[in-house]
Order: sequence, then structure tokens, then C-alpha cells
Amino acid sequence: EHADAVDVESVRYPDGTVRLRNPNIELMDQDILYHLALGSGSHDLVEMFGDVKFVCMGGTPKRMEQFAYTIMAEIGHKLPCGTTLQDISQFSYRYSMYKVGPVLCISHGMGIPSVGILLHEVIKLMYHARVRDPVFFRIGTCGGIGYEGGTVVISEEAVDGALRNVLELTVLGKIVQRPAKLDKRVVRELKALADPEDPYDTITGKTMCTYDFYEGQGRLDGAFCDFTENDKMEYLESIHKSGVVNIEMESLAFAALTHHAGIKAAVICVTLLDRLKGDQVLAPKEVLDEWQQRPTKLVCRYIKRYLQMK
Ligand code: R2B
Ligand code: URA
Repeated sequence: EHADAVDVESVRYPDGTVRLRNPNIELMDQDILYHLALGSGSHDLVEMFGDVKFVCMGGTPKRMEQFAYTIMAEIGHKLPCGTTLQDISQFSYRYSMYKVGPVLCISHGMGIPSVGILLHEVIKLMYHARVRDPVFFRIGTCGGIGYEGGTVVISEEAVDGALRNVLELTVLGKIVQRPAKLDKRVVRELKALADPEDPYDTITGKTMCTYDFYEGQGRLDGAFCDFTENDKMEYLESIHKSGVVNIEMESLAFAALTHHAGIKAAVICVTLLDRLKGDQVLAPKEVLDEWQQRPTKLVCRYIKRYLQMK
């Protein structure tokens, strides 16, 4: 953990602002954050985003809009009379972004490539806006391994489908590996904010991140399936034994890219089902909607706690 902390310090500037590990950016006249529909030449990014402290990401635009309204009520942020929250990245037609005081709420789409592109641009946004010590959260959904639907999971680390704790990408034809580490202290702090009165469990453990929802997660119900139910159960039991408590599709990139940038990050997901019991997401929509509020509540508590401390 200590080595981690040192790592993070060395990639940030002493004042806490994000240091880009790319010498090309500061030599460019302007930097266009294409998928956010923002640019360092066209927008005053310091003025727009300089006060950001928390970046909350989740899969869908709707959920992140809802999250923005929830955090607005929770922290008592007021909009100018007669106005509504605006989707800052509306004209990207890719991601949605809402800003509520120090909280930025962004949709990341599905899967590592989608969240990866977004993270490149959001990390650069933090740099251009000279944001200090931001904390990134992913608020998502997942399949539980031995946990019933509605359980909240805080990820201790992310592993790929072969249990490797690294994000692998091919750069110039060569395979590059980046450690997929998450901030241990934030995990502990979030866990401590779980309310024993909550009518569901909040647990921590390893999160498996896959490139696919069906075959990649050992489902029998995709368009294709070349393994047996026995093969599936053997695999799920074996990853369970290795400490994997849930499976989703973004944590590996989220952990690896934030860690590489020296940014503290956490992944909090709610399980939609227990994969040891089935593959299909069967819970009714209202139940799923209520479950998806649960990780949100934890992150709201964390943000409120921090803002009260100031
Ligand atoms: C969780 O849910 C999505 C798949 O249904 C994916 O984005 C993920 O990580
Ligand atoms: N998201 C996933 O990636 N897998 C699940 O089983 C449920 C949600």
C-alpha cells in the first residue's frame, strides 16, 4: 500500500494537479477532446472544470443524469432559477456529462474500449483544467459470484478473464501491460460508510473484468456457446475460490488508466444476479432500478463526508 501511495505522488505535480505522461500534449496549440465535444482552444476548461473534485462514471446516460440530480439534492447545490442540468457533451452523441459543483457525472458506455477512450479524454480534461487530487468512481452493475442480486461490491482489485491483474493493450504491434490497481484507502473508507441498517450486504473482493457479456462471462445463453454447463460451473467455482466476487466489463481499464495517471479511483457495483444460479437477468425493472441506486448512495455518502470535512 505504501509503495502505491508513493507511485501516485510521483505521477502528480506537488500541488496535486494531474501530470500527463505524454510530452506531446503541451506542445500542441490546442487539444480537441473529440468524444466529449470539448477543446482546450474552444473552451475555457479551467473556468468550466477547475473546481472538480470527484468524477463519477457509470454506464448509461440516464443513470448518470439521475445521479447528477441525486448528488445535487444531497450536497444542496442550487441551479440558477428556471434552469435544468445541461448535458455538456450533448453534441458528441457518444457520452453524456453533467456537472454539479465539484462533481462531474459522465456516462462511459459498455466495455473496456468505451471506458478507455473516455478516460484518456477525462484525464486530459483534468490536466487542462488544473484539477487537484480528483477522485474517480465507477458506479455500475455486475454479476455476483455467490452473492444474490442487490449486493453492493466494492472492488479491491480488477483482474482479467484469466485472473491477471493487468490491462493488456496492443501498442505499435507490441503487447503492453498496465497494473490494474485501485486505491486501498478509498476501498476502506467506502466500506466504512456502508450502513449496517442497509437492507442489503456491502462487500469487498476481486472483480473480474471481461471483454464480453456472454461467452466471455461463461454464459450459456449467448448466440454461441461451445462449452457445457459443467465447464461453466467449474470455471465460476474456480474463480470464486481465487477471491473473485463479481464480474463486469470496465474495471480493468478504469483501475489501470487511473493508476497510470496517479489518480485515486474506486469501483462500486451492484450485482444483478448470482451467476452461480443462472445467466439471465430476471429481476423486474423496478427492482433493478432500486438496486442500481445502492452504489450511488455509498458514493453520495463519501462525497458528502469529504465536503463536510473541508
Ligand atoms: C455491467 O453491465 C454492462 C453489461 O450489461 C457492462 O457495462 C457492465 O460492466
Ligand atoms: N453486467 C455484467 O457485465 N455482467 C452481469 O452478469 C451483469 C451485469
